[in-house]
Amino acid sequence: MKINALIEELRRKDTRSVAKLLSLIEDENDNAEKVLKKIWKHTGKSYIIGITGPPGAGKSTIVDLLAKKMIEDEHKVSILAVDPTSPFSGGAVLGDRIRMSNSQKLGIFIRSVASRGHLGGLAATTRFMINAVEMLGNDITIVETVGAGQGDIEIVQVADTTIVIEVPGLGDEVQAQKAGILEIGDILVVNKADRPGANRLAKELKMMLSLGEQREWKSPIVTTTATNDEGFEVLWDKINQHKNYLGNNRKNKKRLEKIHYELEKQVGQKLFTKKIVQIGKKEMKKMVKKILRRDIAPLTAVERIIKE
Ligand SMILES: Nc1nc2c(ncn2[C@@H]2O[C@H](COP(=O)(O)OP(=O)(O)OP(=O)(O)O)[C@@H](O)[C@H]2O)c(=O)[nH]1
Ligand SMILES: [Mg+2]
Repeated sequence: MKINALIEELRRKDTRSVAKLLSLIEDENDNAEKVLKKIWKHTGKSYIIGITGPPGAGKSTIVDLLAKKMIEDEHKVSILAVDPTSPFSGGAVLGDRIRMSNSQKLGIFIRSVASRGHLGGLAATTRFMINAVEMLGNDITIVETVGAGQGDIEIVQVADTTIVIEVPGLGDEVQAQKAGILEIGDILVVNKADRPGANRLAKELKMMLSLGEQREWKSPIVTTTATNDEGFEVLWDKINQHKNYLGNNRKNKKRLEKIHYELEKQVGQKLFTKKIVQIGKKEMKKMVKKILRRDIAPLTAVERIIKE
């Protein structure tokens, strides 16, 4: 049987089988769920580093340099670039390939994938993609996601250490976003420090952090120029500090909360789908019309649908 063969290959750490499973997840193929159920007990062993930030901030360039540092320190690394917006990963693959030339030379597993979140939300789907990659047995998984809205913040929640990249010169419109994004960053990076405004941005972020909720772990702000390989000693050092700070206890607590959240979302999504199928689109439409005509209140309609 094909599924068993795939699982067998995955257990032999075959990179092609990992790529295949990632495609199955992307394509929403039913076999993806079957395989994921069977491999779950062999996953969860890598340390997950999430990297997010606005489009073009230098995320891939940074991931590439970080991966090189990690390899130098005798880690084994896999890289996933998750695009939550595009149904096709083709375009992203090209850009990521060019930016991650060091990693390619080092033979690191890199895949760009599209995640539409059909397996119980974006976070859960990304988590499953990480699980696929974890079958390679590497001790670090880096996940790059473009951070432009709420859904992307959700993706980052799968990470043990989350790094948020900011760049100078994006204007005030990103200001509002920053508050939310700062909340999730264990480490903040001001990249493109060769450009004007980097110091001012770093100061601004520092001030915003001091105004926010005070936590035990104080998110450090690191300044980098990825195109000149500047600031990466410090960044790698901060990642290790955060990893040490978490230790096993805090890391497991964080993971427990995420699994709880994902489970609720997945159950919700499955029940929703089940109900919609059970009731049928036609009935749903009828109900909507009744609500519009004030024949039935929306709250009553919900109760009736759930009971049906
Ligand atoms: N001047 C300058 N340019 C940089 C720096 N870091 C990255 N870049 C450039 O910024 C552009 C985008 O870099 P990427 O690494 O592809 O950025 P990204 O955030 O991964 O982009 P998306 O995945 O498309 O959102 C490239 O042309 C990089 O060479 C930097 O520190 N300074
Ligand atoms: Mg990129």
